Amino acid sequence: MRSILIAISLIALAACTSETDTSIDEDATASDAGGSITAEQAPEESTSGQQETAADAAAPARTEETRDREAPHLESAFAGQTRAPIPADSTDWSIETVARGLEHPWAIEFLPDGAVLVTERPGRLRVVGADGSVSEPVEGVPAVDNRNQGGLLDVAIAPDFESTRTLFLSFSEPHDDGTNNTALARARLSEDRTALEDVEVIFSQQPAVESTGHYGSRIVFQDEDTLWLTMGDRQGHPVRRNAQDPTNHIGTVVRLSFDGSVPQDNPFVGHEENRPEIWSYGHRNIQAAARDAQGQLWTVEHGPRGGDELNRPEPGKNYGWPTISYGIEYRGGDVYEGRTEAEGMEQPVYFWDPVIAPSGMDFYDGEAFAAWQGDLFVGGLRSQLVSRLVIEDARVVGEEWLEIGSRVRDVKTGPDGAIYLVTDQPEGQVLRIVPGGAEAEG
Ligand SMILES: [Ca+2]
Repeated sequence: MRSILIAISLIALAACTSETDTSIDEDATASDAGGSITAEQAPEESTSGQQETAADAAAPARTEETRDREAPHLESAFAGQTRAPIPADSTDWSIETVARGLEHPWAIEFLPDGAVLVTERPGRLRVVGADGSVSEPVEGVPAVDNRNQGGLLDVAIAPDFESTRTLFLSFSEPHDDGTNNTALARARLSEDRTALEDVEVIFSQQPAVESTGHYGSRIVFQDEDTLWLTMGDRQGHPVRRNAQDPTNHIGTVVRLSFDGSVPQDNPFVGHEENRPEIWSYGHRNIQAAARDAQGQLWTVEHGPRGGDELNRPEPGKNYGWPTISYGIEYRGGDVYEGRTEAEGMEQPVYFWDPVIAPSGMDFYDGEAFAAWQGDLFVGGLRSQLVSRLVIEDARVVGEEWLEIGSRVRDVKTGPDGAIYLVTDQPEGQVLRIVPGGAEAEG
């Protein structure tokens, strides 16, 4: 008899090959956000729910990119900057369902006892037990603007959570005049996990704007008292032009102390006009971020069509958007001058053309998959896959697709060494990737 977790069936993978997976492009035009969608309104980030995770047993897919590029006229800056080969080493894996019935879950975070916190984009925080049970919403979550891409976004527990019960939430902060911005709140989770206490908004992106897109936003801890928060360009011309202007927070990564104050070694501290919170700028919409074993921050951002990119943001540097970028506008045509390189602007470590529509990511450091140690796993919404990137000397030397069959919204290594995912669906799930091929039915 198969082992069964709660309501949980062992779900094998659909081995969709790239040539049959037409849902990738169909999904890019769907949305349940209501109203019409303009080309600029992020088809890469539609809120449509894809249906059930595919469940036919099959060998793990080890696909490589064979689709045509969206912007073949834009040449990469160096060999291996896109379309890395499939890594020589891999391993068998399969998918289990851990929990169901979460509405557009956005982030997953492990508590010390193995239960997980899950945010739901409409504005709820829940505790999912190791047995798959889903709690009532935790009380005290800040009000959010949950239109379109907005809502309750990332959650991260502080390194000293076991003694302080401190956690951080990122969200779309609403204002009475209809504007909003990405914000970061700090709170304590009550002992019984039913409520947040001492909730305090410690950072609000400036300026607030009238937009319902491109909020970022991931929280990554650098050490015991500093964190990075990633943000977006707030979508569309002309607001996105602000990503090149570090006197505001549009299109930036900021670095903060846990009380929201500015670390005095931030790159623009003491500068007359630039915002002292900024770590790096020139970003489009960073929805994935993680720190590697050496302490370096890595980010993945939604680019234009054919320009999703992996970066290694360093202090004070400019990552180019929207002045330089790979890819083309979603409505067609070059992004401004169609430039990919400029003096003083950083190249991405890697880019995807066509896009994957990235979500969350994590460096793998678990014990369950020896072959995957140190590799970076990046979730994809539109692509419905997890991209495994093998990195050497700050370059991507291999990419393997783990095809999930659902829009993947966050990726996190669990204490058991499994890789946990949440799926962006009206009835979203917590899934986990575990060692071993799919077991035969019956
Ligand atoms: Ca860039």
